[in-house]
Amino acid sequence: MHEWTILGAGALGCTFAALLTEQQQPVSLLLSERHRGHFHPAFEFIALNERRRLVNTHRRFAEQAAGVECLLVMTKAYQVLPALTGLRDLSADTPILLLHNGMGVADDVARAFPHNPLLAGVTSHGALREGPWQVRHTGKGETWLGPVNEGGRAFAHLQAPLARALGHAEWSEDILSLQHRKLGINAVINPLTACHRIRNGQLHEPRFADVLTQLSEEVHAVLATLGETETLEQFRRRLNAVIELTATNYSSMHQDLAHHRPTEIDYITGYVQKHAGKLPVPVCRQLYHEVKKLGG
Ligand code: KPL
Repeated sequence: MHEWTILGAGALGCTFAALLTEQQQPVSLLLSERHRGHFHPAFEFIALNERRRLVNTHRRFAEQAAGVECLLVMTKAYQVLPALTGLRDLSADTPILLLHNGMGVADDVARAFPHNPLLAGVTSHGALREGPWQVRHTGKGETWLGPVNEGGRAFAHLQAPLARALGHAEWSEDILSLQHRKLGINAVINPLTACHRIRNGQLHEPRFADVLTQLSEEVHAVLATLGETETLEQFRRRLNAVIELTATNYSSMHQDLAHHRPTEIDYITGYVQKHAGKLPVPVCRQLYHEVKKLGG
């Protein structure tokens, strides 16, 4: 069995590591320089059923990239390229699976690693960091993966071990469409919850009805120009279902702002604006500036 190497030891990266090791699948965490010398040998994982266990994974640093067999990239979107370009010894055979939030990074990675099999994935698992070495799995979701370049097409077999560990994983030849669909949801929920400092479920309060409608229309219209066939009604139904399902969660953008971290606004709302062409997207634009003003 190959070893998974996870780049990005955030809440979701650690959750994947915990779920994979639970199935006895070999996992290593590829850590950044700032973790050298003070990354705990184990982290505590709190499962959905509140069961706690210590997760021990093998650790790697950039100079050990030559031995990486399969790389799962779970950093923030803005960290993907700097983190990957630090892996000078990564073999050109190693498949790279991009699992970060937002879009607009894959083309840069394809240019920087023209020979590596490249794949992208979307996941709706939820996770939260509760303490420095403590991660909580907050929601079981679906995971999809698919090819970004020709080389990536040969890696559909990665789906089966991921499905065993995560409860669900499927292969899609049209992963771009699934990325667009997730981006659409993030482009509505994330900046609104971050700017108003609210939980996802509060978006269903009457005071947000108008802005939710307008923003949904803007985002849906842009996704339609990118080839998405979902109707506005279907988009809104899917959006409302995610808001309900994650009602008590704080969105990742809300958490980033609250912890004074950069946000992924450039890869979510920025991506929508960039592809809007002549379509008016005033709410997107306003939220983009608002998030930037708040430090994101
Ligand atoms: O993916 C998310 C995020 O916070 O980034 C959602 C679906 C909005 C859940 O919080």
